[in-house]
Amino acid sequence: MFLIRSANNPIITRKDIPSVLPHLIDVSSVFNPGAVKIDDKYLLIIRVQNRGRETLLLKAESSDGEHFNISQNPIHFDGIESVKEKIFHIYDVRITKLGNIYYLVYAMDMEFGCRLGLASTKDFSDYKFMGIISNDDSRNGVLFPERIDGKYLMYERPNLFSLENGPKTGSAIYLSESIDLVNWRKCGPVLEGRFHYWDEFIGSGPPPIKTKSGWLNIYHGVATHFASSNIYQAGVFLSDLNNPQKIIARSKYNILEPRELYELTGQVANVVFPTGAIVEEYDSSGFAKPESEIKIYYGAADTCVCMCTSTIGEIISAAYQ
Ligand code: BMA
Repeated sequence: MFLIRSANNPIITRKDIPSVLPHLIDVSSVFNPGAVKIDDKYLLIIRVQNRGRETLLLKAESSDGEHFNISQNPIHFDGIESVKEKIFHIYDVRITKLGNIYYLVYAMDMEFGCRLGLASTKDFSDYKFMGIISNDDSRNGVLFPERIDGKYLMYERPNLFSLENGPKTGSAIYLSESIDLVNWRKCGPVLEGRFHYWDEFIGSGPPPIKTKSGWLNIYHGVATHFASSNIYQAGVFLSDLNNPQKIIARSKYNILEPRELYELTGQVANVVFPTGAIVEEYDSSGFAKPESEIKIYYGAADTCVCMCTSTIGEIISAAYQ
């Protein structure tokens, strides 16, 4: 297989989370990380669940992408107090750099359902809450790393269905656009789930990666037609560089599925859930090089953080298989 799991998997487990009163004592799980590389440093924002089933976000840093030092201080978004409704959980961060600023898009579980939230940071020390950016129930928001025709773009996945024994989900990824990053308008559907196959319900994984073959998108698909289990896998699609609502190619097969024990069993069994990707080499025009390594970070069984590697070229060719 062209995706190679790290020999150090799972690269972060609950045992790596520092014990800090009052929230971080003997936590239950850590998963679904956002990822970015800044100069030579790999940085993850990890989702930690404590034994009160509260969710905390922590920063993790590494010089090799596999061994991480984890911060002791849960992230706080300055200005989030302005939201009057109760926020239960903030989770599944996706990180995109636009200009000199890093943007974090995440899911917010609230009284009236799930919304997408946006925060910005320049240094991963201070974070500014920018607002709720989905008009309705939505998850898996990924911001594009550049504007197209002067507009900010995002893929998001409206939550329109409820899985049996599972969370609300959806079977279509939509393109949305904005001129100010805070107010968004849906342009229309991009990718639909394929019922009876591996990707019945779908959602974006890491933010889109710019390649000469199009926007490279890793997404998750859920197969629900098995007794008592929803199987979360990962696949790939390419979309048009100038019009990301247009699909160029889509993998018929998943590129990653639960096979190792740490993916097959845990808090939620049979889950690989990619949320971060690091491209090691871009050309001078900002395209990911086909021969570049890509590190894909994913949550396994909603219990631990894992990583696998491939090349950009291999992932692109998977979209045509
Ligand atoms: C999805 C989200 C993810 C989670 C996955 C598997 O719907 O809730 O955060 O990892 O289910 O439980």
